[in-house]
Amino acid sequence: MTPRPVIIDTDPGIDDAMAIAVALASPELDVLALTTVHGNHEVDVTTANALRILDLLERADVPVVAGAGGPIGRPSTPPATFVHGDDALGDVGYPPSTRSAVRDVDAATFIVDTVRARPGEVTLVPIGPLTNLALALEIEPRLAQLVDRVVVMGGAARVPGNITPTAEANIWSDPEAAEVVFGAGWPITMIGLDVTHQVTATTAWIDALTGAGTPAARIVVETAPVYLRFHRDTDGLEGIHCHDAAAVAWMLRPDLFTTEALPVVVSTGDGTDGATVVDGAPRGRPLVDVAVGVDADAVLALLDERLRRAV
Ligand SMILES: [Ca+2]
Repeated sequence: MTPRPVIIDTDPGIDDAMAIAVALASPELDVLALTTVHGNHEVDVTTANALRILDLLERADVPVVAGAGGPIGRPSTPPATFVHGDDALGDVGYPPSTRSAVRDVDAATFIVDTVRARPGEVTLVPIGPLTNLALALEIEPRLAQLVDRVVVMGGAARVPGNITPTAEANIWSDPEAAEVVFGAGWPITMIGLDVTHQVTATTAWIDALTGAGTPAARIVVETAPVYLRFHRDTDGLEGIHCHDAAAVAWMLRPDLFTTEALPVVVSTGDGTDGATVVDGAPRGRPLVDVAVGVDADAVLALLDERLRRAV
């Protein structure tokens, strides 16, 4: 089996850390790089977190490339410190990395260069706002024909949003970029709240990882309390949604998900700003493989098994 080359575009982020750990523990995937973006915090912080996560996982061989500091068509959204902590990584106090991000290239250019060098091979896995992908498409419009696939964590097709009543956080953080990405006509899968809200790691699931003895499990256990407190306080949930890791799980086991090919339009209207409109109307738009169902228990078992592996 040849591992599938992937670039994870990320704004770490507690659930990003889990997704990155799962990807690096999976022999089916060859993680070429982490590209970073604004979102859960400012891009300098998310870049520092990407480096810290790789240090903790003892995977300093994976390059980190810093990307966009704000959305393409509007001011930045404030950091989601109420979800992920002041440092966006659970305020555990992990030391800063001694490593730096790649200095001579930005994320969008790195994505373009990497995909051009391996036409038809690379899958992009954006698990933050879609700014870097929109910028990459601007640099190289043929990117849509050159990727293997794009697997987006974001959006909400038939369920409410999580940052507004209609909008999911990643899309809401850069709706104009999301509109570009969902309209680009590339093979694309949307892993949205329709499925990620079912992939819920309970406190018992997290506690059971305590004795696993791997760095990946340790990061999940150590960073979870801040995220658990957010859910306990806001919706009474005793657990955390594994949003970003669900996108990686789709890469590993697409058979655990149900998708429907539907056009996705991103609203920028009053009251529905950042909403993904998935009503089946053709609108002359390319189709997106929208995840609408998931075997959540099987996905959680897969995540658990990978977090117990050495990366
Ligand atoms: Ca994220």
